[in-house]
Amino acid sequence: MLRYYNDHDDWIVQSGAIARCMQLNGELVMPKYQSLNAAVATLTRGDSIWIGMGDWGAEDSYEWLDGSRLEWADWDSKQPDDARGQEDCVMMVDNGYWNDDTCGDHFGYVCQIPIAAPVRAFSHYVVSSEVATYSQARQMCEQTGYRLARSSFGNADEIRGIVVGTQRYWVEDEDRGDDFCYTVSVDGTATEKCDQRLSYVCEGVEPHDIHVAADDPVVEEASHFEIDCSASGSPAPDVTWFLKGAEVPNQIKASGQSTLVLNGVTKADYGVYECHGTNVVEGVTYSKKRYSVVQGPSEDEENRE
Ligand SMILES: [Ca+2]
Ligand SMILES: [Ca+2]
Repeated sequence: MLRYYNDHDDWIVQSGAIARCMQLNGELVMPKYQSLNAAVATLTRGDSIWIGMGDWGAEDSYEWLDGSRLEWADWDSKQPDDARGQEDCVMMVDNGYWNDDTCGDHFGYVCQIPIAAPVRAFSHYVVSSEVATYSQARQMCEQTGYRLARSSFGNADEIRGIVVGTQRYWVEDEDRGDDFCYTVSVDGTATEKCDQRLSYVCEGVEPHDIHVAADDPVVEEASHFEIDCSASGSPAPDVTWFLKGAEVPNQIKASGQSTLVLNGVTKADYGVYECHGTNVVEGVTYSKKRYSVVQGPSEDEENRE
């Protein structure tokens, strides 16, 4: 059994989509038959997405990511055309048909993930070395920039895998009543009086859900323009705008967000801006980015071939 995941906020190159799906313990979607292809097309809600297919090896010799050959295909009219001899990666256009495209173009993606895989692949768990009441445990996690681990169906096994013996550890649970708090142990989750003094599990979460307020804005010269970018994570990510690899000097930063400010726009301000969300979990730096292409009004629309 597979479930399908579509991050509508994240448009990346095909190799990035392949890596991202692997981080989620899955694979870039391989719609090998018609009913699955139709289901994936519905899930995209009209986004163009990468699928796990290409003629990466020999020209015109298409294969799926898992190495299998095509037994069914759903090419758009006049495709694949290997335009300019540079199209070796396959994407699904909004009508569900396929087009070969340049591997470096940016599209959405759908991952296929085994049902049993943990849901939150970006969480890192830290077990406390001391005991505390439930409310103290929450504070202790927050002091280190983390949060008390949130137990849910998808990651309960993952948390249980790091706890020791029969000891009980505080975790957060949204369904918690007033009188009882939740704990996890090798035996599973249970309730406990909130004033017990127990060990606890803190959770660090890599940057995710990076949101850029304006995807590819058209901006008039001499105008004033601002783009907000925000990112989720624990600790709250440092969010920074870059242009051509350099930090943009004019941005207003806050916890988990940054606003790019363009004053008196000139041609030099046009280009591909990157918003990076970065945090450090257990001494390791994690980063995720999104693009926003700021362009002038006279440029031609880019045609997909
Ligand atoms: Ca090709
Ligand atoms: Ca093409």
